[in-house]
Amino acid sequence: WRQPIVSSLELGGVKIARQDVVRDDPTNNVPDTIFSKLGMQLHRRDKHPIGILKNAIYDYFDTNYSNKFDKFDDLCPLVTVKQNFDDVLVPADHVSRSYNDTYYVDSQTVLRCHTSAHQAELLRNGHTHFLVTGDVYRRDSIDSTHYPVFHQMEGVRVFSPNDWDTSGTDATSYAAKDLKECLEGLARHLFGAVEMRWIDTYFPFTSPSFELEIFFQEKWLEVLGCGVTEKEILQRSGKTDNVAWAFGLGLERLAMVLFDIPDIRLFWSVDERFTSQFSSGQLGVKFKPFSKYPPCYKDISFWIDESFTENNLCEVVREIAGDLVEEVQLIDNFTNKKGMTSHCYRIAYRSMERSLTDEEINKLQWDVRERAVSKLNVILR
Ligand code: FA5
Ligand code: MG
Repeated sequence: WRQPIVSSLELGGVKIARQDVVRDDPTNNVPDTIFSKLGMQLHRRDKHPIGILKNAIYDYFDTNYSNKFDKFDDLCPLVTVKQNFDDVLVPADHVSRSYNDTYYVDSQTVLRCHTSAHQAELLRNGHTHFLVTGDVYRRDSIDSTHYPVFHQMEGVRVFSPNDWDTSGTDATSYAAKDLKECLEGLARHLFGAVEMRWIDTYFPFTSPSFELEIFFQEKWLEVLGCGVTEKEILQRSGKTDNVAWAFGLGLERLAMVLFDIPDIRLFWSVDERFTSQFSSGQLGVKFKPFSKYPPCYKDISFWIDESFTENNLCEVVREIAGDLVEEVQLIDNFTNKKGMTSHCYRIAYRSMERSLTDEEINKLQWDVRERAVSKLNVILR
C-alpha cells in the first residue's frame, strides 16, 4: 500500500529531482508520503472524480461566459513564499506561514497551500477571467474531510467601471452580488437542489469574504472560500480602476457531495472497486461503497511540552500508517498541579479496501508510540 518513491518528476515543464525536495535540510519539512503525491495530477484524469468535476465546472463557465475564462491546470505546485503569501497580502505573522501549517522545500520555496498563489501573476500578465486548478498541500488534522494533499480550483473575474456604472450600486456590492450568483448557479449546475448557506469570514486577500457550506452526511461541510479582491492586489497589477471577485473551491469536498464519497482518502485509491465506478463526463453516478471494514481504535496518552502540535502528531501517524489512518482525535486534555499537560488521542485505523489484522494494527500503534517519543518530545504515560 505504500507508493514507490520516484527519484524525479516533471512538473509544469520543470524537472524536479527528489533530492531537490527531500534532503537533509532543517528548512525542509516535506516527508516521503507527500513527495510521492507530487505529479499525480488527479485533476487531469478524465475518469477520476476530481477530473470529472473539473470538466463539469469548465462546462458551466464555458456555457455561461461564452468561453471567456482562461484555464490553467498545469502550473507547478512548487512556488515561492512570495507567490503563496506576500502576493496575496498574507501578513508576515500569519499562522499559515508557519512550518506547522505549510510544507517548505527550503526557506523561500513551498508546496503551494492554495491556488491563490497564482492570482497575482496571472493578473499581472493581463488575464481578467481565469480558472486555475491544481494540487495543494497543507499540514493539517486527520479526519474524513481533511487530507494533506487536495485539489482546489481558483476563479477570478475582473470588472471594469462600465460593468457596474449603470447598476445603481457601488463596485464592491456589485462584484459581491455577481460572485454569489455565479457560485449559486454553479452549485445548481452540479447538484440540482442542495441545501446550502453563506457564512461571513475573513481572508487577507478579499473583503468582504464568504464561505459556502453544503449540508452533507448530517453536517454542514465547508466547500469553498471567496470574496471581493483587495484593491491593493489589483493596483499592484496595474488595474487601478477595476474591481474583481475571486473564489477557491475545495474539489474533494465538492466531489464527496456530488458522488456520495464518504472518505477523502478514497480519492487516492487505485482499487478497481473504486476507480471502475466513474467514467468521463458522468456526473450523476453515486458511489457504492464496497463492504465497509471495521475500524480499530487505539489510544495514546502523553505529557507534552510547548513544542508539541497536533499537526506534528498527525504527520507522525501518517508517515507510519499512511492511508490506514482514518481519524486522529483529541479525547482528553488536562494540566496537573505541577503545570504538566497531558493529551490523549484516539487513533482510528481502518482500511478502505480490506480488514486489518490485530497484529498489523498493534505494530502500527507501537511504531507510532516510538516515533512520537523520538520526534515530538513527549513522555508516554
Ligand atoms: C483558501 O484556500 C482560499 N485561498 C480560498 C479563496 C480563494 C478565498 C480566493 C477567497 C478568494 P480555505 O483555506 O478555506 O481558503 O480553503 C478553501 C477550501 O479548500 C475549503 O473551503 C475546503 O473546501 C478545502 N479544504 C481546505 N483544507 C482542506 C483539507 N485539508 N482537505 C480537503 N479540503 C480542504
Ligand atoms: Mg476555510
